Amino acid sequence: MTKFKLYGFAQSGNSYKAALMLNLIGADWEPIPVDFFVGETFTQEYRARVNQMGEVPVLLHRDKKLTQTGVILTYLSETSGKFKAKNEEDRLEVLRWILFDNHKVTSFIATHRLLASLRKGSADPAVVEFLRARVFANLKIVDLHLEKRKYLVGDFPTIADISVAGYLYYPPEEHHFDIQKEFPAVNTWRDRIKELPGWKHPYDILPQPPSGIK
Ligand SMILES: N[C@@H](CCC(=O)N[C@@H](CS)C(=O)NCC(=O)O)C(=O)O
Repeated sequence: MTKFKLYGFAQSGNSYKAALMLNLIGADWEPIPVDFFVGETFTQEYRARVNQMGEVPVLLHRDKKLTQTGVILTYLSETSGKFKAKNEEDRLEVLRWILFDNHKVTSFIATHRLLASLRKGSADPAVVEFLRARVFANLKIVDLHLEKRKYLVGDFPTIADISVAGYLYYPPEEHHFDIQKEFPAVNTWRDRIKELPGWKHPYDILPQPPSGIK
C-alpha cells in the first residue's frame, strides 16, 4: 500500500484519531508536523496549500487529499476493510456516533481543554464553565450508552469508537475530568481500546509542534 502522510500535531486529538487509525490498521505512514500554536493553520499559505478549512488533520494518499476526521476514518476503514460496520444498519449507526462526536463530544472537549489548560487564562471563566458543563452532559450520554456494551456500535470496535475516544487519553490535568470516577463505562471502554494491537498514546504517536511552543 502506498505510504500515507498525515498533517497533525501531538496535542490535537483530531489528528490523533487519524494517526491512531493508521497505526491500528498497520499502515505505513509518516507525520507532517504542523505548528498550530504559532498560528500555522491560520495562515493564507496553509489554507491555500494544505487545507482551505484551516484545520488538521489532513491525510495524503496517492492522488487524494482528505480532511475531516469522519471522512479520513471512513476512507481508511474502506481501504483497509478494518474497523468497518458489518451491515447497512450499523454503517448508519457508526455515522450517527461520528456526527454526535464531532458536534457534541470532540468540539466541546477540545475547546474546553484549549481554554482551561493549553491557553489557560485567555477566556472568561463563565465560558470555560459553560464548555465544561457541555462536555459533562455529552460524555454522560456516551457513558450511559456504553454501560451495557463493549463498543459503541455492534460488538467489535469501529471507527465510531476511534472518533469518540480521540480526546480521552490526554492527561487529566489537561481536560480536568476524572474519567474513571465520573464516567466509569467510558473508562472501561477506553481501556479496552487501549488493548488493541498498534494502540499508542497521543504524545507517543504524533510530533510536538516544530517551534516547541504548546
Ligand atoms: N471537524 C474537524 C475538526 C478539526 C479541528 O478542529 N482541528 C483543530 C485541531 S484539533 C484545528 O485544526 N483547528 C484550527 C481552527 O479551528 O482554526 C475534524 O473532524 O477533522
